[in-house]
This record gives sequence, C-alpha cells and structure tokens, in this order.
Amino acid sequence: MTETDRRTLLRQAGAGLIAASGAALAPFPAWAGEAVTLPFGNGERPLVAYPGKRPLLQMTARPPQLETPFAVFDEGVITPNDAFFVRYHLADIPTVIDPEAFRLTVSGHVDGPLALTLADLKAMPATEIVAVNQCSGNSRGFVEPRVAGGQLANGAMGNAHWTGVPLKALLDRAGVKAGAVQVVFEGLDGPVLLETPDFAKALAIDHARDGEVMLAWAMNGQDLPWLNGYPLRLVVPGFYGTYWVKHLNAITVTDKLYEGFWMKSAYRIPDNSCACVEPGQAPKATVPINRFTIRSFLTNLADGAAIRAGRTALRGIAFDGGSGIRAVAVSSDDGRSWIDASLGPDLGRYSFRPWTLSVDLPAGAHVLRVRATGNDGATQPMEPRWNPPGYMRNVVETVRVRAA
Ligand SMILES: Nc1nc2c(c(=O)[nH]1)N[C@H]1C(S)=C(S)[C@@H](COP(=O)(O)O)O[C@H]1N2
Ligand SMILES: [Mo]
Repeated sequence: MTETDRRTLLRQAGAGLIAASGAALAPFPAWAGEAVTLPFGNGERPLVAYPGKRPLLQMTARPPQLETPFAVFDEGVITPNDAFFVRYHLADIPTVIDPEAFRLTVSGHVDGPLALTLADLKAMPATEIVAVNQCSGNSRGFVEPRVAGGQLANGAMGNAHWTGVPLKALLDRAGVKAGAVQVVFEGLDGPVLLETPDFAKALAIDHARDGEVMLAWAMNGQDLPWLNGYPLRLVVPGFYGTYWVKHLNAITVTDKLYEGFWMKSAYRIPDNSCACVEPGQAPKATVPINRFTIRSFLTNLADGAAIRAGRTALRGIAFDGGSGIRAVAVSSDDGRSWIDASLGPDLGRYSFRPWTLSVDLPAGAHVLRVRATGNDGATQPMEPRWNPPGYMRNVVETVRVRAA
C-alpha cells in the first residue's frame, strides 16, 4: 500500500467512516499468562489469543507471528480457522478494511487495467481447493547447527478449504499482453520504516495462468480470518506460504523479471536438487524457493510420551508439493523395518492426507519414525538436510515413546 493510501485510510478511520461500515481488527491482546516451551533453545512461547484465534504460540507480537499448537493437527485433517498459524514480515498490518471500499487492481502489461470490488470478484465463477499453506521456515527451530530466523516448531503449516476465483480468469479479463514474464502481488500491509522493502512476491506468468493459483476470499466456508489475509489472499497450491500474499490488493503483470527484495534477496534456496549445502557453507548459486518437499507426521503421540504397552493406534498426516501421497510407512525400531500405514480420505493432491496404523509396542522404549512417498516417487531423508535460512525441513520425523 502506498503512503497516500495509508494516509487516506487513516483519515477515513479518523472520520469514523471505516469504523461504521468496515471490519476491523480489535486492539492487540495482552498475554494471558500461559506459556509452552518448545524443545529447542529459547523455545519459551506465550499462548496468546488474538481476535478470531484461540490461544496460539506467539513468536513475535509486532507483527503478530503465531504458531499452531501441534495437537491441533490430531483434531482433523482440516485446520480450523481459529487455530491457523499467522506469519507477517512488516509491522504495519492493516487494522481497518472497508469491504465496500476495497479494490483489487490488475495492471501493468495488460490490455485493460482493472479495479474490482469484492462483489465483482464474487460474481465471477468460483473455484475451490483444499490446500496446505506452509511457511518456508516451518520447523526451523529443530535445525542443527542453528540458523537465524523465526525459531518455529512444526506448527507453521495448516490445511484449509479455500474458495475464490482463479487468477487465470482475472488475468484473462484484463488481457495479458504478449511478452509478459511475471505477475507481482502486493498486500495492504507495509513497513513501518520507508527504508524497509515492501512485501511483494512474483510468480512466472505460466504458473499464474495454470488455473489452480487462486484469489481466495473464504477459508473453510467463512470469510478469511483477519490475520490470514482478510478480505482476499493469494493461494498457490503446493508452493511455500511466502507466495500466498495476504490482504492482496494489487496485481501487476511485468514484461521483465521482478527484482524486489523478497524475490531477489530473501526466500532463496541453494540451486541444487537437495536445496542443501554442508552445514555452515554458503551456496554458490540460489533460486527462489518454490514447491514443498514431502513431509509426514505422527499426530497422536508426542515425543517423550509414556504409553500403555500393547496394541497402539498410530495416526498422522502427510503432504507434498502436489504429486499427492502414494504411501506412508512407519517404523517402530528407529528405521530398521517399516510397515505400510493405511491412507485415509483423499481431499486432493494439495491437502493433508491422513494415515493410520496399529502397531505392537511391548514394554520398553521405542523409536517411532514415519516416512511418506509421493506419487512422483519422492520420499523423505533419514538425516536432515541443511541450508542457511533453515528452509524446507523434511527429515523423517522421530518420536520416542516409553511403553509400560
Ligand atoms: N501481505 C502479506 N502476505 C503474506 C506475508 C506478509 O508478510 N504480508 N507473509 C507470507 C508468508 S512468509 C507466509 S508463510 C504466509 C502465512 O500465511 P498465514 O499468515 O495466513 O498463515 O503468508 C504470506 N503472505
Ligand atoms: Mo513464510
């Protein structure tokens, strides 16, 4: 959002126009006093309930960055709106948005620039998809040697049913000119300091027109939660959350590569097949982060759990960047032998896929491991891979339990 937009918004808010008609984010809450400790250094996190959210693990307050408590992933394959994680880069997040005054612009290398209301968008043929949104740095707190950045456990991900309009339909309506290279996306949030680069992300024109990338106004059948991008966000199935621009209000088609900070300098991974380097090394060349690696989790037993010896029901989730989950295997002997789990209902190739398996766990200590394989043949490594920003962690997870 430009400085002029911001001033206009502030003036309107001052005049009470927005307060009267628009949705607004209530003042930030105070910490109620409860906290959890994540299993790595400086892992203490207050549990804070923001407007529209149940108590979540607060990583930072300004801007709000909230992680989903892992137990939520055992409640069901869809992540409830009030439990969905929150990630922002810039502290000036919108606190008032008038849904009537809101406009989405489509401009740049197009025949006819557009300025659309929410009603205009909702009048177009809608599309729906179930897809996982996951932060590039999900699980970064477990990375060793430690890396800089938000020290997240495994809760910077969520799976939701998104409703909106295909980006392709909008681009077709604006008429993309020949020679278009990328599409750039910006939201209503901005930096507090003008020196800080505004958050903007770009997708290749062909990706933007694949028919799957969409602008969502609803999440699990409700308006988007404020902190997840009300009133409109980009959904880029199979791609890391950094592309899922929230409070999306400006789309620009470019005829050359977009070189903004958040594409050119940030969110880049080593340019090799493992997106990894030797710990401590800098990659020789990098590319923008893109598709998820494949992951799987055990959700009903936490690391360190004490359980009753005998037949034990295990369950969890798996997902990948869109090939879909072919199989999930579980080991109860630290990876020496594996048993195939049963896959649950398939909500689409971008969704969490539930799995279940019943195993015998006699009295004693057990090291459980879970490994997924995608329809593309990709699987998870037994040893973690490392890169300087701590992105794309997908090691075969380990859960130690003691049966008695
Ligand atoms: N406008 C805006 N959109 C944004 C961001 C942001 O800082 N500003 N962060 C991105 C990142 S890095 C992630 S992981 C996702 C997180 O989505 P969520 O907050 O809805 O969980 O939002 C993306 N969209
Ligand atoms: Mo992210």
